[in-house]
Amino acid sequence: YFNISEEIQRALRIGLPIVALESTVITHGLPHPQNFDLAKEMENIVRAEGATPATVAALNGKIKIGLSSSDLERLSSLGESAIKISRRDFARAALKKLSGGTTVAGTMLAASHAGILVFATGGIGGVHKEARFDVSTDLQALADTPMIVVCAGAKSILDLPATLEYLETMAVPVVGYRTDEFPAFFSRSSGLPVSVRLETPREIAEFARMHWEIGLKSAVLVTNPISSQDSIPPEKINPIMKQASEEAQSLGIRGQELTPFLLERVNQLSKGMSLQANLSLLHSNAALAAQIAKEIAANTRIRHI
Ligand code: PSU
Ligand code: MN
Repeated sequence: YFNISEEIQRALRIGLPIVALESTVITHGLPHPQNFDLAKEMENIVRAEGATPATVAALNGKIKIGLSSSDLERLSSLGESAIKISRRDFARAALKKLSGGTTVAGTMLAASHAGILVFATGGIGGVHKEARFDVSTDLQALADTPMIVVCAGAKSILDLPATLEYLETMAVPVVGYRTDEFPAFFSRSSGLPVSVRLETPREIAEFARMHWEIGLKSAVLVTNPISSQDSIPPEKINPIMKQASEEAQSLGIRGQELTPFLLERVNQLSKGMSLQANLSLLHSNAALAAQIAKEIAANTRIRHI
């Protein structure tokens, strides 16, 4: 089912730092051709920081961990034929030989199969506002997969207080990287607290080691606020997200389609403003994840968990 690239196999064998990258952002999060440029750019940033990128995606039913340049090209131009692969979709992709992007939950499944401990993404899924019971599988994956996941928080299209309550219930520490507040993706603050503030990649690696040594099996969610320069004030982006949400409700969009619909509408309605912010935070999360992966690789005690 899984195909680990030669480069990632070697990096795993000799203990080099590795950063897993998701691909729903490529297939369902950003328009073509920005999606290809972004995917390449994130890999380059991870490399520039001295780590090896492992982008995860499904091509013809094979789950690939580590994509070639032509794989990335194919993935980013799949268009409508790309499926969105969360945990329950793996067998479907394998049986029907489908291609698509892995979500945060899907990427965590594949990365943990390979033994990768650090993963960078943009925003995680969470508890939706539109439906009474739409909770992203991302939260369950964070609950049961020991991995450091670097994100910029979650968009305020989600019910952020409920999302944080769920993470607390599931024993997922929410680390604020140099912040006391849970970041709201486009904005640096949400008014909601993180469970611990940490200052350096080394401190994050130490924290994760202790969390797992104490016996927990949950992820460590690291939230890295968008740079002030690229952030969008809530009063600008919130009405746009509200409009997207109302449209989704009146069109009756549900299930797996809801998140991609909201992301696309926010991109369209903000006319490029959200795209710029999105790219900026993805870059910065890739860099921070690579720095954390280096600290992890330097600490063999963590490597052998
Ligand atoms: N939120 C974002 N950008 C994204 C996603 C969520 O701001 O790209 C993607 C991620 O891949 C995430 C998935 O794992 O959407 C969650 O989908 P759902 O809500 O259907 O679980
Ligand atoms: Mn959902």
